[in-house]
Amino acid sequence: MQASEFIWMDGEFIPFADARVHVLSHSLHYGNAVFEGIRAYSTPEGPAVLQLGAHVKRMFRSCRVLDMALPFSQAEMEAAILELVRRNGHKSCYIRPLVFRGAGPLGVLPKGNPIQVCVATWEWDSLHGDGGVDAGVDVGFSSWRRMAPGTHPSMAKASGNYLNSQLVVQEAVRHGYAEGLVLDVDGYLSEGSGENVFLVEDGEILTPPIGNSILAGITRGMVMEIAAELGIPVREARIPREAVFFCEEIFMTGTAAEITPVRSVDGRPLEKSAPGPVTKRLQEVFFARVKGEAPDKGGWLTHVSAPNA
Ligand code: PPE
Repeated sequence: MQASEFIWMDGEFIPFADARVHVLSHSLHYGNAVFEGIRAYSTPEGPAVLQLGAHVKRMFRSCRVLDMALPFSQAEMEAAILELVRRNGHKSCYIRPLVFRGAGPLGVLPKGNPIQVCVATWEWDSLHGDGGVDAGVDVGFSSWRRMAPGTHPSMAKASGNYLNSQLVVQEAVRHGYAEGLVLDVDGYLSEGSGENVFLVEDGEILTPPIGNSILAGITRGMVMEIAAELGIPVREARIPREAVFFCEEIFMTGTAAEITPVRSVDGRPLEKSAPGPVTKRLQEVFFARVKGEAPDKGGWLTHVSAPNA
C-alpha cells in the first residue's frame, strides 16, 4: 500500500506517519468502530468521488446503530474527504473513513472514550483485479453463516461485522477461491465477504433483500438503478443455495469489487462464460458513468475541484 501524503484525523490534515492511536483504544479491543469504503474515479474533469453523500449518510447511520455521536457534521465529513483527495493529489483512489472510540477506560461498556474520526486514501485496484472484472472469479460457499438477525447489526458497516467476513474470505482463499458466498442463518443466499450478490435467471435480476443479513450496498443500489433504466427487471428475493447452479449469470458488487462477474461456484463452472450479457451491459453503463464518460444521470459524482477551477 502506497502511503499518501496526508491523513485527515479529528479535524486536521496530518502526515501519514503521524496518524497513530494508543494500544488501549477502545475499538481495538471491542470491534465497535464504523467505517466506509468510497472510491474516487478519474474523469475528464479530474477526480470525482462516487456517491459521496450516500456513503457519508450510511456512516452516520452506522454510528446511530452503535450509539456513537460523531463530533462532525455530514457536511464537514464530505468537505474533509474532498479536500483530502485533493491534497493527496490522487487521480483516482479508495477512501476509508473510520470512526472509533479512542483510548480511555477499558471495559465493554464504552464510557469516557473519545470518539475519533479519520479518513485515509490510497490508490487501490479493483478488489479482484482487472482480470476479475473482465473474466470473472471463482467462488465457493462458505462453511460460515452470516450473522443472524438480532445478533450483529449487518446493516451497520461496523468493524466487528468483519470478523465474520474475514473468516469467510480466509477460508475461501485457502480453498483456492477468490471469494466466499455466505448463506444467512436460515440457509438463504446473503452476500460475499465484502460484496453483494446478484443472479440473472430467465432474463431477470435477483438479489437478496436486506432481511437476509446483507449490507445495503451502495453499488447494489446503483446497479438496480441502471437495470431499471435499461428495462431489465430486478427482484429482491430470498434465494436458495441451489439457484446458483442453474442461473445464467452471477455477479458481485461493491465499492472495492466494483462489478465482478462470477465464473464458477464450488468448482462448478456456470453454463456460459463470464461475464454474461446482462453483467456486461451493467458493467459498461456503470464504468462509463463513474468515469465521467457518460452523463451523470443519477448525480452520483462529486468532483474534487469544481470543473474549470
Ligand atoms: N457487503 C459487505 C459485507 C461489504 O463489506 C460491502 C463493501 C458490500 C456489501 C458492498 O457495499 P458497497 O461498497 O456500498 O457497494 N465492502 C467494502 C470493504 C471491502 C474491503 O475489502 O475492505 C468496500 O467494498 O469498500
